[in-house]
Amino acid sequence: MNFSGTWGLDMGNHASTNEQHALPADLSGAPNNRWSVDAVESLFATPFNDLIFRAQQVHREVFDPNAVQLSTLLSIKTGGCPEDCGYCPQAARYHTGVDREETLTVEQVVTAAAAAKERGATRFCMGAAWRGPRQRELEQVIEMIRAVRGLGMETCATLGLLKEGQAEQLKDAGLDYYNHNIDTAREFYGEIITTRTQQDRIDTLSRVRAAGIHVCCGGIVGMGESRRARAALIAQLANLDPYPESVPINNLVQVEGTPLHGTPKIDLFEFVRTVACARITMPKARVRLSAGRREMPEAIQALCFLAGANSIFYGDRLLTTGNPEMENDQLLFAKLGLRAAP
Ligand code: SAM
Ligand code: DTB
Ligand code: SF4
Repeated sequence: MNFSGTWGLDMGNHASTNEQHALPADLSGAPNNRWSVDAVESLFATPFNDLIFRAQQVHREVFDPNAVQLSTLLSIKTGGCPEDCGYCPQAARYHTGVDREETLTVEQVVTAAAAAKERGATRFCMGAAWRGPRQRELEQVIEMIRAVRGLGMETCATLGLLKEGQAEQLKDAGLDYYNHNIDTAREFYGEIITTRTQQDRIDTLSRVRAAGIHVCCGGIVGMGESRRARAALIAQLANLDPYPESVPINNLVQVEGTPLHGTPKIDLFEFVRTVACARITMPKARVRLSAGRREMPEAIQALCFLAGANSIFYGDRLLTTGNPEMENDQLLFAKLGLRAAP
C-alpha cells in the first residue's frame, strides 16, 4: 500500500484544509451554497486528522460536543415487505429467517415507548416493513403517534412511500419526524433496489417537508459503493433544500439471505470520514451513528462522535437486528464523558 499521500507531501489531490475547503459563510444549507460531488470527494480525500479537526470545529459552532441525542427504534410491523432492497432482511423475497408478523397494538407500542423513556430515550421511532401505508394502516399508526406523544416523547415514523395527503394526516397526529432514507447515490441506486426509484423517495420527502414534519434522511454505506458514490450521497443530502434535520449514517448490517450478504466490508476509517463529511456539509443537522454500531469497536464509535455524530439508536434492538446493549452504551458514555441531549 502506498501511504505517500498522507505524509504531508503534496500529491496534488489535496491541499492544506483551511484554504481549499473554506466553509460556506452561510451555514443554513441554502441553495446558493450547494455542494458539488467533487467538493465532497475532496473533503473525503483530506488527511484524516485535518478532516476530523475541521468536522469538530463545525460541530462546536452549532452543538454541545458532549451531548448525544438518543432515539429508540421499534418495529411496529415486521417482515413480509414487497420491496427488493438488497440490504434488507425484511423483504419477503429473501430467505433471512425474518417472518411476517402482524402490526403491533397501540398498547404494545406504548409499553415499549414508556420503557424507552424510562431508560433515557427522548425520541421514539416506529418502523414498518411496508412499501407504503394503506389508509387503514396509516390510521393505526396515527393512534400510536398520539399515544407516544401523550408520554411526552418526540415521535418519528418510517413507513415507506407516502401518497398525497398522508403526510398531512401524520402531521395532524403530531408526528415530529419522518425517516425516509435516500440510501445511496442516484447512480448506484438501481444496483440495490429495483422496485422503486430514488425519485420516488425524493417525492415522499417533499410531501413530508410540505406538511411541516421534520425530515430524517440519510443512507447506508458498506454496500460495495465507491468513494465517489459516498461523496455523491452526502452531496445529495446536503443539497436538499433545506437539508434534513436528522441524518442517519448506517453501516450495512449484513444479513444472511440478502443479496448484499458477503459484500466486502467498508474500512471503518472510511465510515468515520463519511460521518465527518456529513457533519461538515450539514452543520445544523443531528448526524446519527445508526445501524452497524454493534459491529463497531468502541474506539471507532468514539472517532465518529469526534467527527460530529451526535445522535444514536439506543436500545438493544434496531428493527430486526441487534444494537449494543443499553448498559454498554451507558458505560461508553461514562468513559467518554458524553451525556444524553435534553
Ligand atoms: N420500509 C420503510 C422504508 O424502507 O423506508 C421503513 C423501514 S426500512 C427498514 C428503514 C431503513 O432502514 C432503510 O431505508 C435503510 O436505510 C435501513 N436499513 C434496512 N436494512 C438495513 C441493513 N441491513 N443495514 C443498514 N441499514 C438498513
Ligand atoms: C435508519 O436510517 N436506520 C434504522 C432506521 N432508520 C429505521 C433502521 C436500521 C435497520 C437495520 C436492520 C434491521 O434491524 O432490520
Ligand atoms: Fe421494505 Fe423498507 Fe426493507 Fe425496503 S428497506 S425491503 S421498503 S422494509
